[in-house]
Amino acid sequence: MFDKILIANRGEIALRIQRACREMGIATVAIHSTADENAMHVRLADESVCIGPPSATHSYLNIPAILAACEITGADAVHPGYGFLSENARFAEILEEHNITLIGPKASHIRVMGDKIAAKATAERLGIPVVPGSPGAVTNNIDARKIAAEIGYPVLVKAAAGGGGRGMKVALSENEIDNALSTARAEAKSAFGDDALYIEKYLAKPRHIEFQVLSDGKGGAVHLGERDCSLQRRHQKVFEEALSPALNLAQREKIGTVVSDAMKELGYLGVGTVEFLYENGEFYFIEMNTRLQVEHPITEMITGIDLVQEQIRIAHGASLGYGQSDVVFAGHAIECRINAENPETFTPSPGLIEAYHPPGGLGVRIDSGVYAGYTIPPYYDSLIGKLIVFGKNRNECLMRLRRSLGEFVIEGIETTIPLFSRLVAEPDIVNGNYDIHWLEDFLDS
Ligand code: MV4
Repeated sequence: MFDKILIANRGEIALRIQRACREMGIATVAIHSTADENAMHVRLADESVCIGPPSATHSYLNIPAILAACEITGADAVHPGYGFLSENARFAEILEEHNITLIGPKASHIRVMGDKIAAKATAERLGIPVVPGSPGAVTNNIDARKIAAEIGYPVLVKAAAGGGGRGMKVALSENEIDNALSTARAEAKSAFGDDALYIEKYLAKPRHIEFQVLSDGKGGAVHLGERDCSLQRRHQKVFEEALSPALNLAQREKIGTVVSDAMKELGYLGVGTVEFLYENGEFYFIEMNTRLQVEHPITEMITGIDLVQEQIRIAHGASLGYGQSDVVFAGHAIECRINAENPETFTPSPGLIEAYHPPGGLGVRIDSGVYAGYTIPPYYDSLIGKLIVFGKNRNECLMRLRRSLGEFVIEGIETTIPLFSRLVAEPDIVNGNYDIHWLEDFLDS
């Protein structure tokens, strides 16, 4: 096994990875910016290295500084967490060139899934159902018009380099297609420096359902069920649950098998998430994430599988060692993302945490790096913790979530906790009756 892992991240996910390492007897190295000197991930690590100033570009994204930290500490592997360098194929290659193991997939798989056109073509080749659309990039408006007419309006113009909703434009009819193409192209060019576009049938009211996969790169692969992440605001997930209240066992087994077979065929290594839009009983692949995700704990709660320990084992060359029939889903889990933001305007609210008292008790998990007296720096994203609640069924989970939200005390800054208290009182949430537009409609009304 690895002796020492460098964790190239900060905040709650850095702590989450440290916990996995400690249980496995692996030493940890924290890296941090000057703004994170007092962060919990630095205090709890076995060693720490300051790698730069507050700006992420010069610290958590600074590849030469991270390599130097590996050299200085003798770390034999790097865990990138999520965000930052986690889906940077070049970083994966550079680590390999330096004989440092990336705890993550092969660089080639990171690269192919980063290009949404290539990802979709790969998914289709592997037998995963995709959204009807252009066979590849659309290079001119005449072809685009022809393809859009074939698929039927409304259509969605998307950026190959996209994800997170940027460079995406709906065309409701042929009158709107030229405009959608030029707006999307300009946005893609300026946001990603890559103006390649593709076209899909626009799905009006889907749910966002993503399957967690675990694959050892040598023929062993399982799916760990799905997460329903439909409740989003501006392409940021807010509330996630596993399993989805919209699926039954037969649907899960059918698409889950397609996905795990595809990962075997691909020779995929590590954890991955295959994202679908789900509408009228049909699944449509949209993207694959080649990293550990923020919402991974809800999958851990219903399967009992430690996803980070599995990542580490697989990166070290172990076989999965179990099959699909060994994966048992039990109960229900919900995650609420606690952001340091105003719960109505979503304006960031960094600053001093004057009081902090998290909920506890059976079935309640908090993944967070904050503490009373900690000052949240203004330089990074506003996620300060995750409240993850487990119950033997969805109803028990919701009851426990209400109780937990009522106990949670964070003073000195604003948080999204009051939003969740409103959500768990909504009949549509209680009934699992929501799609990807529900939350923004609720916030508008
Ligand atoms: C779509 C779609 C409807 N039809 N594709 C948004 C971000 C990107 N990851 C995929 N997205 C969408 N793709 C087709 N063909 C609607 C969205 C979408 C969305 C998807 C998941 C969760 C929230 C969303 C909010 C708005 C739009």
